[in-house]
Amino acid sequence: MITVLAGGVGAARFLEGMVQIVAPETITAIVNTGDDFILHGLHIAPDLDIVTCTLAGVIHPEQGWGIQDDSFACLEWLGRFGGPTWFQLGDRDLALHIQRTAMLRAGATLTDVADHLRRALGVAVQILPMSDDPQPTHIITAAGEFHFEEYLVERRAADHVLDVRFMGAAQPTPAVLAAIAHAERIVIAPSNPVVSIGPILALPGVRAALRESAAQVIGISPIVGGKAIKGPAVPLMHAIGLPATAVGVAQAYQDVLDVLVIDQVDAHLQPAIEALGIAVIVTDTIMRGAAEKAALARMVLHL
Ligand code: FO1
Repeated sequence: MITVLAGGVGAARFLEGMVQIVAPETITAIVNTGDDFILHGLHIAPDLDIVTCTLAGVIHPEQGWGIQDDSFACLEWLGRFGGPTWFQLGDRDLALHIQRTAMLRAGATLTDVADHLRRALGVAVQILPMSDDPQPTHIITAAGEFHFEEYLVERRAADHVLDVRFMGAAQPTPAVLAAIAHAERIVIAPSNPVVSIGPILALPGVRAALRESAAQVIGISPIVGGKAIKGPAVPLMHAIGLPATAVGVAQAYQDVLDVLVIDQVDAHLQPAIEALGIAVIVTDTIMRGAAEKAALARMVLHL
């Protein structure tokens, strides 16, 4: 089994590469649920849906989130009734959240729901929420404390970030700990180290499980040349005192990582990362198309 710690868009695109190299049934994705929140009375699970719908081939290809060719008739009418429309949820997208909320209300766990939805969409990769309990990510800013999605989408990541806080007292699911313990290879996907991978590592016992696993742990830096490919990794890394570089990524994962894959533009950072006791592979990590995604996955899996 190959176990991948995953957030949203970057991780989903990397997984698209992985399924070209190994049988999808042999891959287990442990997915961040810190972005989850309640909207319209529904349990919204952005990263679970991004990973599931990307692997199902129905994701909006440019955005990396939302369903391709979706319509927004329901959101339009929700707006007429005074409902919130800042989070763009299409009609097909809403079906995911309606079904998830109904199953949870009927007593299913988030793990049951994620498994049901990925199978319904024909996805062979096993998709595990990091926890069945909520651990919402809050962003502390100069203007106040907001849920991550309020900070990122409603407020357009305009606030100055002072700190990041994982709320609640969630536990990793037994399936998550088993996927780490039984993995032959563990990959930390190129997701935001603070708000996508961070919440997974913050769950009690996860870092210890990664250290104790017999599998080599390989990370891929989502920061290239001091910039994030997508999303607010730079201000969030600064807020928790990490340099927004591949070295900062190495520091974020330091006690669990064996190897960090960095981009050629960051080759000069290799000694600083090796000084942290982490081996370095320098390659082209920008996933422009299917071929690059497969090449990166092949390189990571054959290390
Ligand atoms: N991101 C946005 O920037 N704007 C949106 O309106 C938006 C809607 C949305 C709906 C469903 C979904 O699964 C994700 C959505 N995202 C949207 C992405 C999301 O905010 C983040 O990119 C992820 O949570 C971070 O991985």
